[in-house]
Amino acid sequence: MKKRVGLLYGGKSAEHEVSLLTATAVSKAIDYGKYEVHPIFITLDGQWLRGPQLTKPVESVEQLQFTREENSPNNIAEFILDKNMQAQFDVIFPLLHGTNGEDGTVQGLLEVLNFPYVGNGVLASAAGMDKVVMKQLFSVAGLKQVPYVYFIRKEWEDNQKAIIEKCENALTWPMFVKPANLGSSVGISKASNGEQLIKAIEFALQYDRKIIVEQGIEAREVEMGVLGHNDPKVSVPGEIKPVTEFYDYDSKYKDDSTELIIPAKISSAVEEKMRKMAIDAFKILDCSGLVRSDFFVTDNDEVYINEINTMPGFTPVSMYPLLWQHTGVSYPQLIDTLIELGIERYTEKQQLQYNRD
Ligand code: G1L
Repeated sequence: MKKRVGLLYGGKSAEHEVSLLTATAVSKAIDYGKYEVHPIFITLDGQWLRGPQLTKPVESVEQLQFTREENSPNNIAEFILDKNMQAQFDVIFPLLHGTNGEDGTVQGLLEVLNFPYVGNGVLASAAGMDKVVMKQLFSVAGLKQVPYVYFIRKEWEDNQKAIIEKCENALTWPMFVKPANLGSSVGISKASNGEQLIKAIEFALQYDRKIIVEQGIEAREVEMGVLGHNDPKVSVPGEIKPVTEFYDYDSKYKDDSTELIIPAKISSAVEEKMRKMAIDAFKILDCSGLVRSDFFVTDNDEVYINEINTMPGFTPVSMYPLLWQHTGVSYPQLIDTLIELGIERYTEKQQLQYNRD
């Protein structure tokens, strides 16, 4: 019997287009001999629309963008209430960030509906979304990190001077100011003096009420993929090299201005350190399925964890799938493994006892 996969994509978020492109890529790579693929498209304005079963790769993104038909629910409530609908999937493959970027929300919905699903659960998705929560968990795990300061809007409004002082005392220039919520890759800027710091904070506050100020570091950026559930495996490392000589955050987020070097040229001692840190980070956030772990590696081989991404870029040319390709796991195999892992976690959870008799 073929497994019936609900491909959930689109969404009411800034990642809508990325999600569509990723769903297209998955439709091109998934094994139709093993899976029935059922698309579920969330429009930009939040309608949940089911489309016809896919039996072969879609030719273009447009094929995944349905408009409302009579038999398709047009809101999430109808979708949830339709028992028939629920009986139609063996596993859901969610390729999206939660509505309005609050991650863990879609996973929570799938938990309540009792669907097996691919990727991280509620806790890891939510914790991985907040840079401050993530960093605090990292420090509990004893993972080395670059120093940072954080605060909320109210604290800034009440005592700007104290916050600037705290940053200047705890950190060295340059500093990077970011909204704590990782859903938005916007709102980030670099500050090299007090004046710029104030501007950067005011800017970041437009995107989140919680702000993190990180100390800049002279280092290479190296990433690793983690894949698994109870016994997660780590991929080869890959380096992100900004093509422009001046390393800034614009180049980091524009695909064509960075170059990926896989495997990264690092010593085996550094690689070993990173492997251990990647696994520790995966465990402390209670991750499942996959995570991309991002590190800073200095010239004298010090390793700092920067962040982990519970929903990494996932097209065949994204870092995470490329890392696994170089480790011997092709993109179709990766999709296969992730589906199996989602089902494994669900089955494991079903066996838990929820009451005392
Ligand atoms: F389901 C997986 F495999 F766990 C999964 C889920 C989501 C892998 C990658 C992603 N990534 C994203 O959703 C995205 C934010 C890159 C948009 Cl497609």
